[in-house]
Amino acid sequence: MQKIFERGRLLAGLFVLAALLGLSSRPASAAVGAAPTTWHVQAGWATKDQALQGMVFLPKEIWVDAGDTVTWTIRSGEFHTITFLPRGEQRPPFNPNDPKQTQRQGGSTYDGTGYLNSGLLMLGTPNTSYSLTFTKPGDYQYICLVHTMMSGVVHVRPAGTAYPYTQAQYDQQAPMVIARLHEEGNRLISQAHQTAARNKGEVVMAGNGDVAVMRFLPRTIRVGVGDTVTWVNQDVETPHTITLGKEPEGGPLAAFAPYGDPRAYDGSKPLNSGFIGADPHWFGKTFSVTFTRAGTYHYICALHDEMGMRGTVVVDPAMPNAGGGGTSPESHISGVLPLLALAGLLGLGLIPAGVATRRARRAR
Ligand SMILES: [Cu+2]
Repeated sequence: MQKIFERGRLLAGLFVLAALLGLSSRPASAAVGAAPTTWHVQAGWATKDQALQGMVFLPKEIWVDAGDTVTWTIRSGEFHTITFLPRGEQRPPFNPNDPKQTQRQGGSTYDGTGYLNSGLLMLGTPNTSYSLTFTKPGDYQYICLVHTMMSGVVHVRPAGTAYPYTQAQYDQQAPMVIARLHEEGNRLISQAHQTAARNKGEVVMAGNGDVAVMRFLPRTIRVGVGDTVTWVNQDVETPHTITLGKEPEGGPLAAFAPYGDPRAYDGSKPLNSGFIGADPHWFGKTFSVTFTRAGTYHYICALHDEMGMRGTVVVDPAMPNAGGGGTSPESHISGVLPLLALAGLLGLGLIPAGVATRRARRAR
């Protein structure tokens, strides 16, 4: 619980601000818990162009009375879950093959015990919102199974307790959180551009757990024949892929495992990094490709291309060969090969989740 409050500093600050502004000194609780109330929480936030994805619940903490209902609604291209773990249970690593994670689990009421899960809340699917009625007082943390740093709290107090905030007050706080996320996102983008400019041949992906930037920075990179481009995923939790050529069958999650040979890429065969990023189950944080033939190579992140995560490598014969930019591709490949078998196992059964995601993407 302590951890949430640390990560909830921003929101806590906003509550203090709200108090200073006199918001909470108003008799917010005119409706002293007579009829059960339904409260609304936004799951995820994104800019219109989907470039910035906020891994947040708005509000992050909510105070309700026993008998009240909370409804979460997805508001971002990125999908999320609302998951209450049994007391004392550790967060499991996200597994797109596990229906206990991707599908709804449990009933419509919560008494503070058991495992309840919204399944993947996803725009463009029937599963865009989730409601739970809270029957017993307590402080209940919930998490998003997909995003390791994303959590919220429902404080349930005895029926009839005066509410500290109204829905309108929560809603008024949201724009302040969003403004902060926007700022963080813009800072991440400019830092990524600086890093990429410093390191020739490098393309950066950025995110800090609160915000993920669904863009390759820079979007277009120009190198000489024989040069190496290195993609670096600096996001602390969101995976991406570098996928060149035909996308794998079975939807974006099928791009989990790497394929192709990045040591000498001439565009004739598909090439995929697999998931790269912070999680030790993935395929490292970087991916390097040596381009052996002049041409213009378009690539995507198989997970986030519909959000605009696409890039281009121009291999220009007029450019002097700079001998590549980043790490040696061999060092990456040697790390990848032992994991291929594991990837094959994990890759089984990815199709249903992938199909669902595909549907969501089409609907956007
Ligand atoms: Cu991506």
